[in-house]
Amino acid sequence: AAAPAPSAPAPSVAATRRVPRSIEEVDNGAILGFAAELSEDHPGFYDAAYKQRRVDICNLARGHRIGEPIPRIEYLPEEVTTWGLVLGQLEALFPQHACKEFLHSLSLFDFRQDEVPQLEDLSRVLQRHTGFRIRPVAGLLHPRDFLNGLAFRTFHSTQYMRHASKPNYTPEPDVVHELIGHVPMLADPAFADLVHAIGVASLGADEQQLKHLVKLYWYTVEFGVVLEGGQPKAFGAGILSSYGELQHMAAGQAELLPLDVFSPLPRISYKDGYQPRYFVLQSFEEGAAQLKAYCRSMVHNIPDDVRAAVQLPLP
Ligand code: TIH
Ligand code: FE2
Repeated sequence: AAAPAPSAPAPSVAATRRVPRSIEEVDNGAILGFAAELSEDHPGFYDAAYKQRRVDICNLARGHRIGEPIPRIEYLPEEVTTWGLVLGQLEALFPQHACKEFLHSLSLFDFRQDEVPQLEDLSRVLQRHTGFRIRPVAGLLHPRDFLNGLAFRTFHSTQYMRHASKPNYTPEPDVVHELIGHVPMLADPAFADLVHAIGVASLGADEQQLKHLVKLYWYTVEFGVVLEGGQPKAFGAGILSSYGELQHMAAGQAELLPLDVFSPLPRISYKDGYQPRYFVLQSFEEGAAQLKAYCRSMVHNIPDDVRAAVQLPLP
């Protein structure tokens, strides 16, 4: 497969758009979808109390400033039940179907079924292990803002709970997805470095490159699978946070394709249910090397002071 036309002169990103110099300059207010406005096919669409709850939690996120503690949410009994149900079901599948890095990192957090962990507490643990911090967000960010945040080792996380009527799968990120799917992986140093590299690359990406980066993020960080002793194991957060999707993967119901970071990738969708295919890494190390190679091709577009601020050496 060919690299995406490295000979084409990349327009200077800095000339067309301001590259954020710090996490404070990354916008966490512009929400693309979900948040408090649910579409008609959302399981909570006809549930007024659920919608109001989302508005309240989203407003807390909107008011949060970097450096302040993340507001604690007192989760309702019904929300705790949903959390506990999903956690319990997933924990039964993890030993067989989650990758070893996830299993190890999960043990750093003692998740309990009777309590939804607080973002502030998890953020502190992550900062100790990999320097990542969590920033609460009201819904889906613009992909550039979301990926830019990763360059500053900041993971934007929702804080509301999925609707109780559909605990095993939701089409949108929610607190279960963030905490079970993403947080343990972000505590793994090699994985955190990889996610950081995607973030740094996004600072220098033009629109075309950004689209490809978003797909790379989607097919690895969200829905990646890695081989262990010839067996596919989940490391993508979208698989690890959904009992339905993890079973779907484990049952071999989806196509498994090798990942080539320089080849075009299928379009992504939040709406189509379980993934019809997963991209497989031969090993975590090999996948990280591939992704970092692609990301390095964008580093030259990042203004020098920004590159220094996010600490990435020129290749
Ligand atoms: N489908 C996932 C879940 O049920 O936990 C949530 C999402 C992952 C990626 C996009 S939405
Ligand atoms: Fe996610």
